[in-house]
Amino acid sequence: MHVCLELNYSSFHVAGDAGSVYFGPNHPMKPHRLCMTHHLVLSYDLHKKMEIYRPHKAYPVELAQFHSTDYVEFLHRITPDTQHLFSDELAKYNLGEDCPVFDNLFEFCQIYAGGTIDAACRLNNHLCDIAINWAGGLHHAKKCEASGFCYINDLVLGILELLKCHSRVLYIDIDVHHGDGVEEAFYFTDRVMTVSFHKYGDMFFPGTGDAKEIGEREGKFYAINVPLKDGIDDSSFTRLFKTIISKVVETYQPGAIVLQCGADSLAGDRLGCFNLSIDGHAECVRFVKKFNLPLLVTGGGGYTKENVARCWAVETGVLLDTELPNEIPENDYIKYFGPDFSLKIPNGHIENLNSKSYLSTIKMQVLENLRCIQH
Ligand code: TV7
Ligand code: CA
Ligand code: ZN
Repeated sequence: MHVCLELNYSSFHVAGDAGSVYFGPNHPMKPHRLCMTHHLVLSYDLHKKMEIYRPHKAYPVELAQFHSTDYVEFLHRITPDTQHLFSDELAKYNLGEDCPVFDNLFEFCQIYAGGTIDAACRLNNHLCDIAINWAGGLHHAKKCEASGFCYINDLVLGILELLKCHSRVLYIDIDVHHGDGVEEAFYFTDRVMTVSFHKYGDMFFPGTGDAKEIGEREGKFYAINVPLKDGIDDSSFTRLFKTIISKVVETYQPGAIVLQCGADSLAGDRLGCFNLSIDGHAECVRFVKKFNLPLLVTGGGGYTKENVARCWAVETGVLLDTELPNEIPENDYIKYFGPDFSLKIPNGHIENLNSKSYLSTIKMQVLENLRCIQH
């Protein structure tokens, strides 16, 4: 198995690298988690088992393959110093508290989007079987606006690239939030099937992702939503995931898979409300790898950054068929992983509100919709 990793940040703090930007005080999104992930990957010597590339910075015209030119140009132009002159545009493009304007914002977008585009191109050219971009996975961004910490939708851009070589692409999203931007981009087509597992209800962001949202027109039955309640645990989640994804792959027969691995579905996440362990989360990655289809893996959410780095390092290992010893090897970032320096994260203690009957209803509903597809 040939695995490629996009390196989106330097080990030094070069301004504008994806790992060194700062969303602002108290903002939950901490790109520094990318540096932490990379140091863990290096400390476990995983770089020796794969190729590591520095992605190109996506050009504005590449970003405009999905986004409107005026939105891309605005992101390019706006800076923290000039934003007070553009209050109408800021509102129009939904820039503000969740999606602040910060230093090197556009370069950050170019780097994480460039990583996902490069990953898709390498898969298309058979240069690897699995391509990873932990800086990508910003699934909420819309054609003409930012949303939920996401400015450019790298996943949509990566899928558009894969569609140049594959008739059907499967998108799977295990971030705790609904993958609304990717779903919306492909809501009317049968060439992309989107499947999102997420918390739904109690006004949880973004508020969409009901099981009844299934796509429209040509796209009817090609959007799948698995709405979950607080506190879901490893055994219920992985069982549901495997049942649904096996049936999806069997029915849809995709030529390539894009897997968004948002780590905010882990127990103890600052914004999430699930009880998944890293083993449970990684089990989903292992399961998807087993289909042996061209696989593009991205990051996404994840707000307890020591856990995010642990999770993505373990998943890099899974994709390389390498089990990581529990004790974290010495590295420049070791201080973040104390006091125990282990890969395990504390168990979640959120009450599991997903009853057996609730989960079985959701599962039946999804499987019934899948039966309406015939290839
Ligand atoms: C993919 N939740 C992204 C997930 C995006 C979630 C939200 C915050 C938040 C923003 C802050 C902040 C926060 C502690 C948490 C309705 C609102 C409520 C802004 C304060 N602290 C992903 C987006 C979600 C910003 N947004 O899927 C600055 O929490 O719920 C909302 C919207 C309006 C705006 N306010 C929050 O994981 C990457 N935001 C502190 C400072
Ligand atoms: Ca999701
Ligand atoms: Zn999320």
